[in-house]
Amino acid sequence: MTRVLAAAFLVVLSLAAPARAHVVEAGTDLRITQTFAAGEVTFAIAGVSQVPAPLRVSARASRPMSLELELRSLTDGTTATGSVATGREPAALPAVHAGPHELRVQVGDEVSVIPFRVLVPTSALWTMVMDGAFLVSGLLLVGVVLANGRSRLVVAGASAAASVAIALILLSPYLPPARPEGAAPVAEPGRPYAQGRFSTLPARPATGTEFALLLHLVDGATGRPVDDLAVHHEATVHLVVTSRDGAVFRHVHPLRTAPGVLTVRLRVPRPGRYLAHAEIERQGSGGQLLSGAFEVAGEPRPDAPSQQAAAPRLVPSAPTAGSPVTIEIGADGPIQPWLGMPGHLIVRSRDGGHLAHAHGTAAGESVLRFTLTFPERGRYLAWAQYAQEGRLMTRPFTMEVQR
Ligand SMILES: [Cu+2]
Repeated sequence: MTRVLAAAFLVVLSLAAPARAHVVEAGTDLRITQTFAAGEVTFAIAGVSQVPAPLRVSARASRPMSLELELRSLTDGTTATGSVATGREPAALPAVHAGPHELRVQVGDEVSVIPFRVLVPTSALWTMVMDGAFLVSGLLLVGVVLANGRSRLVVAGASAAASVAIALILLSPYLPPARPEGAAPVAEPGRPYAQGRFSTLPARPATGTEFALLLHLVDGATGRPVDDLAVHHEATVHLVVTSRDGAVFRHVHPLRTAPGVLTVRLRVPRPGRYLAHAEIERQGSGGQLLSGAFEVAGEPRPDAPSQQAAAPRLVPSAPTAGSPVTIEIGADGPIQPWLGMPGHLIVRSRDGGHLAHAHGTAAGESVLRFTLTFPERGRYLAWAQYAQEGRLMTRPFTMEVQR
């Protein structure tokens, strides 16, 4: 009997390690990219293992910037302020509660307010029962050995505790993980898609002059502002603005200036019609693409020199509609991740009716590989984006797709 119990105990030990990997980890960092007029900043809100705790906020950007921060708990309205400079020591803002918070970030005269949740990891009841049964079976096993297997009660107790522990370990992949403290109520699936409307301020922007592009998001069912955007690829909104001919291209990450209102300041060198495509994802809903257009008046202005066009390698060399094509882009130096991915490829049909965003894989230190399928024949405008030496590189090219 002692041997059987010892064997059971060893089984428990060997199974215990992988089972723990199913416990939800709340202590992960939240990374969000925002485009201010002064430049693009990615800040990271570090996860915490308990509250109260200092919430560490760090910032990274290609040019030095300083950010004024204010952390506000939506539970009781307490606030804490601090500041962080890009690439420097993180700011430590005291977080008192788990649950909904707002981080107000100010750069110059621009303010973005980011809703997020402070999550504290907890243990599910079943993991506590499992740990307890594990401990009790271990202790009773010692008792069994000391009593030389003669006490039936101890033997029975050790067997029962070991059985409970083994059963829970075997069932653990199917048992629900613990919900972290402060987690949002589970979003009901199938929330309606957001209705998006673009506008500019002033209504008729001019070339060479800064203007604001606004995206208003409204829930189609309730008419209320949509304020439940999920962070995907390190931003809440990925906004692509292109001139109709594709000569001007911006990929930016607007600031949340009010519930359901996202704003970004832009300056463009050419007059004419511009297309805006925004990628968003509501919590409890799928990803969606919103599109709009606006006009820019004025005379053509000198443009920033466009980066050297890449010569992509296409496989097959003559892509056809409906079949995947692999596109390889060579950089002239080591590629660094941007927005959590080695590289991004944005493809627009000539008329702007189709926009696709593909993520690349690194094929070697300085080669990016993308695979995508074009819906129909025609000429497509493409921009490959990646980071190199801390700078964002944008490489435009065009592709001809056959039928
Ligand atoms: Cu983006």
